[in-house]
Amino acid sequence: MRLFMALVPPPELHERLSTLADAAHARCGGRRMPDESLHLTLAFLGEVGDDLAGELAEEVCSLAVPAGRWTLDAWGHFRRPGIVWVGGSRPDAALQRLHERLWARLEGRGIPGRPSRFIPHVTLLRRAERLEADDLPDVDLEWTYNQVTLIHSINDGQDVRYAPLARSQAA
Ligand code: 3AM
Repeated sequence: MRLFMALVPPPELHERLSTLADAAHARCGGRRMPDESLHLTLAFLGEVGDDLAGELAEEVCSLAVPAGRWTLDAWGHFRRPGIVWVGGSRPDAALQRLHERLWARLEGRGIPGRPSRFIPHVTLLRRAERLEADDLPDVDLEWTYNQVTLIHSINDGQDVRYAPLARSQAA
């Protein structure tokens, strides 16, 4: 099964991200991420067998994630897949540490795929027709988090949906 680890936004932030996704979609077209799929990917694991997935779920349940606060204040894009996102204008040391800590554990289990660079972002659009964000609303959000979620990405041939498999302990 296809898995990734992510932060899932709390409800009040969720609403604000959803409003930004509407504005971006109106301006840039493409495919708007469904509200229930908005997240920050910390580690994309790819295909994992059922046994390993079960072990990872247990490991995530026993993780203690230090509380953190991420400032989102910028629009950004990844040109090739036409992704429009919101994120931080500056690197975030706590998220970088969390990303490295998770990948150290994943690599300890022989899971490959650690990216050379981690750019924390929340994808709002895919396959956007325009990428520039000149006239989009300002981004001014704080994301308070203390939990990592292991998510199963399910592709039913038409749509992709995300099902949470395990959550770390709330710190
Ligand atoms: O956080 P976002 O939405 O940018 O793009 C996929 C999504 O990231 C990414 O993992 C997240 C959950 O699907 N993803 C999908 N395939 C990937 C791959 N082969 C990938 N990331 C890296 N390598």
